[in-house]
Amino acid sequence: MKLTFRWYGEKDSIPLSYIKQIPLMSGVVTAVYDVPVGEAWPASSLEKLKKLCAAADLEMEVIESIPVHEDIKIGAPSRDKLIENYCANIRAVAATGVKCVCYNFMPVFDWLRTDLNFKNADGSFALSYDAEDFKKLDPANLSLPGWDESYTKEQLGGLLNTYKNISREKLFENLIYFLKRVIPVCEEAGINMAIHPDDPPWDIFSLPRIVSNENDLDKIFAAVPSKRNGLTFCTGSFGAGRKNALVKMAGKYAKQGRVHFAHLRNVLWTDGKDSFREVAHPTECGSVDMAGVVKALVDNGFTGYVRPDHGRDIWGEKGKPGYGLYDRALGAAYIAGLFEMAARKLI
Ligand code: DNO
Repeated sequence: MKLTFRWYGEKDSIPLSYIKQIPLMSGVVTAVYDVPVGEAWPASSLEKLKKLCAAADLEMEVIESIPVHEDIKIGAPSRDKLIENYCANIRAVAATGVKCVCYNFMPVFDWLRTDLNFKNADGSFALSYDAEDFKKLDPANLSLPGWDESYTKEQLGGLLNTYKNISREKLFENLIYFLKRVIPVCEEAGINMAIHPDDPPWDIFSLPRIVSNENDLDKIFAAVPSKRNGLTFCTGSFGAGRKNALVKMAGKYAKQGRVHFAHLRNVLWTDGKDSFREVAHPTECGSVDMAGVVKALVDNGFTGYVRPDHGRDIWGEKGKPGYGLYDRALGAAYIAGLFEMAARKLI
């Protein structure tokens, strides 16, 4: 595996030199952030990012994300042009040495939490999701940091209305329409597409979600069998779903050669159905069998990219929600330890 770290480009408060100091760090996961969703990324922006990484002795082999425009998800007439732009971006990132692209197909909203500053007893802060608090949220006024939105606040209401006519089946059809055009380009360009699961893995605000469990993944891979059509195995996203058997899923999809990227983090199921809180990475801190997942990946031939995922805010840090330095660095060290143990068959 290659250990990586998410970096939000030049505006990120964490310097690349700090990332490089984390043991075994091979590269960063990043994106072009100043181009509206759906448009082509200038080669110059990619070259600049790559140069910055190279100067810090870090690779730039994973992009997270090239966001998918809502018109592609709803199947609007403009989708063909937007898919063309998407393919142009695939070629452009491949030309700078990128090997893997993470993206999601969640309607309207990306990851969702009801509290970005849940205070733990030890004084650290974490992201959390409470099913009761969720009921109080108004989707027409929602936006969280780090979302790849392709709509304005004014367009949000209209978009939510449009989705009233988009069934789960229709959304799935639109995903397959997209993949049937993008995957052949990935085959030519040498890019692995890694779909990110729904976070949390269930429908929200009656919006359909179609990348939440094993059954969903099986359908997506059956419809577009190329191995370039793969997965970001996000333990935190799948792990919030109490019915998802993570160790089994990790082994199964690694064996199929579909796991191109893994987001490794832990969540703790809290009281009440569908509530959870983000915790430190180790297995004992939460509900995800982190060691079991890593072992299943390694035993089944996984050679892709991994990164620690959301960290808590610790040691007084006030990081971008989920993306501070300290706790993610602790996570990276823990993950590296699990991989070492698994490679040596000690777990
Ligand atoms: C949250 C991230 C997601 C992820 C996208 C991938 O922290 O895991 O925002 O980057 O869903 O497209």
